[in-house]
Amino acid sequence: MNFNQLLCVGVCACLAMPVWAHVESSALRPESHAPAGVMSDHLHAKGEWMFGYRYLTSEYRGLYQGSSSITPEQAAAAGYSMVGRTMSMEMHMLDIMYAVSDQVTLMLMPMHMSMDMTMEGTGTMPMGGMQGMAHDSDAGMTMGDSMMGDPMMNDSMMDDHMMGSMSHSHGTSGWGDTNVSALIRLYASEGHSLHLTLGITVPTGSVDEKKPNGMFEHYGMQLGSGTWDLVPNLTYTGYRDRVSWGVQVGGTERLESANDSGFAFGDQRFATGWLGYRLAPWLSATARLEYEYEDQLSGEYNGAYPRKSPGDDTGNYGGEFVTAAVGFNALALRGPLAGVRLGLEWESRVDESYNGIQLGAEDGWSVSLSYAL
Ligand SMILES: [Cu+2]
Repeated sequence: MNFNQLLCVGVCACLAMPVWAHVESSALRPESHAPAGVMSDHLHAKGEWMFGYRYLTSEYRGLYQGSSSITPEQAAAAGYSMVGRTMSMEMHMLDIMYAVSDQVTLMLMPMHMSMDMTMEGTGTMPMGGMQGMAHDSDAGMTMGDSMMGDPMMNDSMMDDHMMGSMSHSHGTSGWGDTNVSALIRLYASEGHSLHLTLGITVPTGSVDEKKPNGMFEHYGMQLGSGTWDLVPNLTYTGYRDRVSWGVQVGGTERLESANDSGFAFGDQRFATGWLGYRLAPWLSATARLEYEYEDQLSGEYNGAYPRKSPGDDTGNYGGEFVTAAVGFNALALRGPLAGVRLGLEWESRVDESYNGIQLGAEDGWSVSLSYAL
């Protein structure tokens, strides 16, 4: 957790802490929202608005090929002259909900993304190492081309070549895609609720992020998907006494085969389940497991991009992952902040099978702050 993230969590907690301490009510339960890392998990009563803020951050560190950890030298042997050393991603989201009826709640979720990556040379001369991944498309450029005096070569590329062992960092930030969803109640009884979420993401995020030398960023550092995507899910939640639980299955279906920059991210599928236990009328602790599957990318950049590091290859995206998470949900029951909810969840990847070579996910935090009226 860096300083910004700590500050964000700290401020949220301090704002709400005094009112949680001495309150009691049976009408509102802290566990009626899912853990902070789960979205579109609940509906509202007719006419109710909810204003929420969500914050997600994740850290990536260490190279993986399939399920095994590999060294930069092994990545060099696979043809890469640069590899990522660390990557951090931050997302700030607004979570606005309005219930048009008891059966249908609408949700709008714009997001702001920022990603930073540190890279290091693998210590190989690009000429030899890159031959294996030479590409026959003229859209991009291989290391061999650039070493032979390609006119597009500039100082910053030269730096990477000549100082292969040195590290540098780069990043992108801006508005990402916008989620628009309808949550439709299928079943509800005392202690049980089932709903279907029909969602799309509007491609408001840029897929045209470039490095200072004019070449495309790694695919994974674009701010949006650039395609209209379907993001449906099915959610069941329940509770009995102090215990609560939930299951959500869903995914992302790309509705277009390529965006304006020539590629499309892979489809995703996920299933997650959680258990909660109410420690106090205002506080519930949660534990969660998530399984995810994501396809590699299709298509390819339709402009110049470096092919030096794993993030520049469409095959080095997606895979199959299991993530474990623990957290808490708190709800202010009385006082000036009554009704304010705070969820905090920490997650860590416990099993992984990456497509190709990728930076491994280490851990991440989700924060959710919301108020309904
Ligand atoms: Cu809500």
